[in-house]
Formats: sequence, structure tokens, C-alpha cells
Amino acid sequence: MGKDNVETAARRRSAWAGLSGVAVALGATEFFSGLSVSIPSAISSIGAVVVDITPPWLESFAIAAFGTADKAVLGLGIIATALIIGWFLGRASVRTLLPIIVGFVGFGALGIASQLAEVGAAAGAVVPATVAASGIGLLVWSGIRAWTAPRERPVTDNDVPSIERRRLLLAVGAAATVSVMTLNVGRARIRTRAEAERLSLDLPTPAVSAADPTAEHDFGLRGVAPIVVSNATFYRIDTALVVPRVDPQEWTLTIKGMVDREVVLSYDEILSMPLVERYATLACVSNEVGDRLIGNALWTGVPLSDILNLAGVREGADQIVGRSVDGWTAGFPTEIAFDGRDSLVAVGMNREVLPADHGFPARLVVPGLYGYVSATKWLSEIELTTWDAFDGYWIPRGWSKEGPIKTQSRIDRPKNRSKIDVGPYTFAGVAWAPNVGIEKVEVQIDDGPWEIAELTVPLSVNSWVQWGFEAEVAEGSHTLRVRATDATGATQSERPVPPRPDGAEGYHRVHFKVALTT
Ligand SMILES: Nc1nc2c(c(=O)[nH]1)N[C@H]1C(S)=C(S)[C@@H](COP(=O)(O)O)O[C@H]1N2
Ligand SMILES: [Mo]
Repeated sequence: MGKDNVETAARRRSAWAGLSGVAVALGATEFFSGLSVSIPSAISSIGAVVVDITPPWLESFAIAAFGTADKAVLGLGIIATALIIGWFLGRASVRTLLPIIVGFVGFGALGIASQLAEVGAAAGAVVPATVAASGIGLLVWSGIRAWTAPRERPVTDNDVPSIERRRLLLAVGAAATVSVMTLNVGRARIRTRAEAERLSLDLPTPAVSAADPTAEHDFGLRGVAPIVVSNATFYRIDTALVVPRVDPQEWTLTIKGMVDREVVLSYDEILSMPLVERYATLACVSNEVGDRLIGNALWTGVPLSDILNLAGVREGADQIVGRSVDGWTAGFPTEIAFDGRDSLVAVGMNREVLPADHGFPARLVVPGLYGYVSATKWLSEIELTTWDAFDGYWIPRGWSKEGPIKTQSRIDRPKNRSKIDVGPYTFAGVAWAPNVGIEKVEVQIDDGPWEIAELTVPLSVNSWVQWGFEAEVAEGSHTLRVRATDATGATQSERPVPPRPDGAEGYHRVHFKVALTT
């Protein structure tokens, strides 16, 4: 048997053992993280560091390429990178243990450093857990190596004896299974724990409550977005790799910066202030014409002006910055908090405790501003500063500093490229101009005249409305366009503009076919 082949086989065994060790170690870290709130996920923590050091152009590219899946892609990328490194470390550790030991110590140290940078991490829990996970990985590596080592027996030809190959395959398979299982158990426990805590809470009865929508507020047409979007179907946009898990008993909201006195409020203190219910439409600046990154909900919270008045805003503080527990920030002009629109520190959404995905325990809701400049979720600080002194998270990344929501309209019915039956049909959709109001929606079929659609009664000046237009269109292919005019008399602009830097413009259109039912 050639010496080279023995060498190659040993390297291969050691390499796959290294990869397996890393896989099991990664699963173990997630599992430990599931055991305690004080142990943040190592994978997510490293992901957060990667996001921090990612240049803006690459981050924008990742969001454009992967959309809301960007976090999943990042997590998988981290896992894949670690596995590949584990493979090479194992391969380099046939004669000396040094590379693999240095590697696992390095992994452990990187994990611990990233985990401790997260909110709520406790060194006393993180260090033993992650050291243990690295140790387990190292043990798996050496165990697989020993188990798959060539046995003493006569070797007849230059091939690797097949029993070792089979053992290696079995060991790698077992390591992969254990890794995937522990990883999933950990993730699931993280999710359910946070949710259980939230569900044990109740919203107090608001001092000012809003009426429920009736038939005049919602046409109830099939295929059209409901006027109040449920929490489960409300769009979600944020940079958080995993939804921050916030313990409401430890959480506080600090109002600081250019204020007369710094104020720190507990969750219970906020709940004991007079709460109001307000309907408001939240929209994402990244929303393309016709897209669905927008929703309307009933928010329960404390007027932002009440919270600011507790601290006393000092002269010259013309920017309000919201900061999240995960460090994300958004800023908007101070005057907006006092101009009469219903800006809230919200603790409830559609009469439920604010869902974790939407910012539990508290978030900002500022009608008329895109989310990226205003709607800070998992709010931990409100800082009063000047307009020039600070830029929120997305501003240096190429988005406009001011972000008023542009007047827009969307066709929900029929869907693009769908077929409708011959006969009367109700075309319908939604239109929005939060904090201004929609005055008129018009539709145009093919090159026909612009015709006025019927509108629902708005739930508030900050809520979107539905529009409907009944017509009988001749058989064949057609195009429908829509445009809205807001209460200032301004009609949305026809010229298509991409979302970046301050929101998309243009008319939504759908193509549809009218045909006899077959
Ligand atoms: N902490 C935090 N808050 C955030 C964001 C974020 O990335 N982190 N994204 C903002 C953006 S861009 C939008 S459009 C809204 C979306 O709110 P939703 O996920 O509840 O729909 O949240 C805003 N608040
Ligand atoms: Mo957004």
C-alpha cells in the first residue's frame, strides 16, 4: 500500500472530522442559547458583527439580491464558512493538533466576543456555554478520527479499506443530524420563550378608544387588502437577524439628549399612562409601485408628545432620534411630534400586545413618515438632538434624510395577468396619503378617460382607503391604471421613479383579459 494513499486517507478523515466537529459545535451553541435568555445565539451574534462591518454598498446589494431573505442567507453563509474552515483545520491537523485546537479556541473566542456585545448577554452563562460547545466540537473531531482510524489488518491492495470509509460516512451523517436537530431545538425554544412572555401580558383599557371598522370603511371585496391588516399578515421589515427578545420587566425607555431632565420609564410606567387608540398606515420606502410593503393597523400607545413633555424638549433640539435595543436608529424633525398628527409610542397593535416582530415591548409610529426615518421597533431610547448632529441608520446608506410618505395607489383586483369573466366587474384597490388624506382616486381602462372611483370612508386621516370602480369591459386584453389625488389637491406623479432615495413614484397598472368562462 502506497504511503501517499495512507496520507491522503488520513487527511480526508481528519478534514471531515473537523467539519463534523464544527457542525456539532454550532448546533450546541444554538441549543444552549435556547436554554437561557442570557445566552444570545452565537450564529446571530456573529451575523450582527458581519452586518456592522459590511460596507454599505454590499449591504444594499444583499438586500436588493435577497430581499427579506437576506438574514437567512447571512446565517447560512456563516454556517457554511465555519464548516469549510473546520474542514481545512481538520485537514491540517493530521500530524499536529495545533491547527484544530487553535481553530476551536478561535471560534470560541469569536463567538463569546460577539455574544457579549448583544443586549441581555450574561458573561457567566455565555462563557461556559460557548467554551463547552467548542470543547464538544473538538471531542467530536478527535472521536471521529479515532473511530475511523485504519485497523491493524493485512492490506492487500492500495485502496482504503472500506470499513473506515463506511464509518466516516456514518460519523459525518450522525454529526450532521445531531447538528441540525440541536440547532432547530434551540431556535424553536428561543421563539416560544419570547412569545410566552409576551402572551402572559394584557393591555390596559385605553383612555381613548377607536371604533371598529364597519361596511362603510371596508368594501370587503375578495382580493383587496383589508382596511385593517392583521398582525400575522402585516409586512415586516428590519435589519434584525433574529427578532430581539426583550424582557419587559428589565426593559426601559430613556428620553435623553437635549432635554430638561433625563427620564427613564419602565414598561409598567408606560402602561399606566393614558393610552390612546389610533388607526395609522405604515409604509416602507422600499415599496415598489404596486407592491405590498404597507399596512394599516390600530395602534395603542402613549402620544409621543406626552412622553417628550415629561422630559421637556430644550430649545434648538430639532431632531428626535429613536434607538432600538439592537442599536438601529431613525430620526425625524421634532416639530412632527407636536404638529397634531397622532405620533405614538405604541405598545399595542390591533388590540394585542405589540408582537415581537413589530417591536415588542414598544415602538414609534409616526403617521406620514416612512418607517426607515421614524418607526423604530424595540425602542430603547428617544434622544433629542439637532438635525445636523446625527443621521439615522439608513441615511449614510444612500436614503434621503427626510422621508414623508408619498401619495400612492394600488390595484388589488384583478391581479396582473389574470382573466375575468365577461359582465360587470368591480375593479378595486387601496390608496394612501397618511397625515394628509385621499381626496380622489381615478382609474383608466386602456386609453379611455380617467374615471372617478368610489372610496371607503377613511378610519382616520392617517389611514389608507379602498377604492372601487364597477365597469363592464369588452372581451379581449386590457390595461387598467390608477392614480390618487390627496387632500392638498396634488395628484401622484406619473413618471416612474425607483424607491431609492425617497420612495417610488408612478402609476400602478395591471394587464387583464376579459373572456367568456369556458
Ligand atoms: N429596530 C428597528 N426598527 C425598525 C426597522 C429596523 O430595521 N430596526 N426598520 C424600519 C422600517 S424600514 C420599516 S418600513 C418599519 C416596518 O415596520 P413593521 O416591520 O412593523 O412593518 O419598521 C422600521 N423600524
Ligand atoms: Mo422600510
